[in-house]
Amino acid sequence: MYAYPQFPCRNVRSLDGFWEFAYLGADAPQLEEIPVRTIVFDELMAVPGCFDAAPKYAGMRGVGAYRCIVEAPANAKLRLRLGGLGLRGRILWDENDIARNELPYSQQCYEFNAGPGLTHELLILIDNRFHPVDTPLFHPFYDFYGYGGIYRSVELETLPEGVHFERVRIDTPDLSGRVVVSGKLSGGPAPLSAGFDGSEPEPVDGHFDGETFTFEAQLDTPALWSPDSPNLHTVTLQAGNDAIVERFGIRTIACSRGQILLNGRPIRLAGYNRHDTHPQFGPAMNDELWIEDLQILRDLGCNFIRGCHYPQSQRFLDLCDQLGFLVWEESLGWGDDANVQADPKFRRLQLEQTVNMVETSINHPSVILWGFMNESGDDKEVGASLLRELAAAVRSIDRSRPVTNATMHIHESIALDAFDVISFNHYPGWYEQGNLSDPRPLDRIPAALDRVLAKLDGQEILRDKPVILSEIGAGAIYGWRDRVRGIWSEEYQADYLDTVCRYFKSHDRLNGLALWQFSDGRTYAAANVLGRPRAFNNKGTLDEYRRPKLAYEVVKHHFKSLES
Ligand code: ADA
Repeated sequence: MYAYPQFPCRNVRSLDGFWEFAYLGADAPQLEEIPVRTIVFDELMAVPGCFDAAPKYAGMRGVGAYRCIVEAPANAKLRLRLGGLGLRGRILWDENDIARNELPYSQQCYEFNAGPGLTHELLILIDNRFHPVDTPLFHPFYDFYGYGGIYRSVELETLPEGVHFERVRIDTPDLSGRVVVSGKLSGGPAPLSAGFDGSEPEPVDGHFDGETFTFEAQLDTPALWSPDSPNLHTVTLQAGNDAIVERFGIRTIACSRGQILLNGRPIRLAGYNRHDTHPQFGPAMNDELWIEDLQILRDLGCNFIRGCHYPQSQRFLDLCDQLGFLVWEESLGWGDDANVQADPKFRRLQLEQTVNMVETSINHPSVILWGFMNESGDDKEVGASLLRELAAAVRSIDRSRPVTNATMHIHESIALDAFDVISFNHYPGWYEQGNLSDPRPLDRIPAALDRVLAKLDGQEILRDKPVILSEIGAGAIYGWRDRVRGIWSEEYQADYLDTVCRYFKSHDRLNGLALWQFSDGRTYAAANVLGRPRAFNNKGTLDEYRRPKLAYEVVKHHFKSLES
């Protein structure tokens, strides 16, 4: 029912549903200073949901208060799992502050005591006002809409008396079925039992260092995970009155001599950049929408999704594990240049959210690449140093997956050496319509890509690194057909993506291609008024309702031919 990990011995309740709601307006005080006792809740809102996606508050920026009445035994130890919110939140239990949430889209867990009584109030104040100091990770210049709401599911767990598990990590260093299990047992040490793939847990010889433990096991019949055979395993751990079930896959991902190796064999990644967004619900997606999107991506012949530009929902990644998609997960960032990157709070939160993402998603076999800071100021030392810090932080937790970063400065970046995979975003023949006498400058695509590959091959330190073309695309207004096949028509986009896919197919040096983008998505037109008709980014191969444009069949034809 819930995203992994699961806790079979705990009372776990989904708090998704209708919550009481009050809009406190654009002039509400700072989140921290809002007196909560006087709030009058006069309507209902869905959770997950965004108040500014609802017609009544469309386009508004202010504070929304969400309230839910929950029963929980007096003085019980509780754990709240919040799948993600934005732009920032203040969380209260019976009018006591539990936490501030400054990491949009990130899953966060909070432990606290229920206090006296049986009936309690959970209150989440959401602020969607942009502010350079208060919301340093989400800026209004980002090319996707910053919604206000509880983006993802909320769950409340009653923790058992005595010891309880925190997140458990599963490492499968090779393909032999050897499994290294490590984690934290709060209140431990305590005797541990473990069972794989549903078998009855048996005592294991866990090595404890304080509350953290580790042990190794050997699976008798290891089934490997791959896009063609996405086999999954589970481990159930028990200690005291608690149990946790984690799901994992056995697969390796590595870079060697300019190739990406999955289970030791070269693989080419073909797919899309995908925003977790819907025109009616913003980022508050649900199982039906996720399954539809993945069905469409499968139909297009994709094996790869770049989860742009923020941590993915755990529920969505569970689905990717099950369906065999390869995912690039990245933390939140978009075009933050050196000025933004110099801010100490921004740097601290970038590290925090990136570490949180890696720790949260560590057991998903679908996640094969870590990224951060899309299109940042990597041409300046202040930006490059942050990228290096982030890469080091990721590697200090996880050495089993390559690290990458999508640069828009492939010719000027001074940080490319910091990554295992070189990834670049490029829009020749779209933004670079320098030659205006040519209304269809498609020949600029191969020319520009040739220049990039020549640069990479000309530099010793880059020559052996795999390369992903992490964004490329052209806008098309759904339904705009044009015999001239000019800019903004579905025809131009189809011809554009045809040129890109042909180039990809004939250039093995490109190990991956993530087309920009899966579906149209809401953004702002302000800074780019002519480039964003309808205030949407219109480069989707599908429109925002997932209606296919002409390019759909073109891409499908090419990606399907790569499948065998
Ligand atoms: C950038 C950015 C994307 C999108 C794209 C575009 O490369 O990373 O989020 O804004 O450009 O459509 O221009």
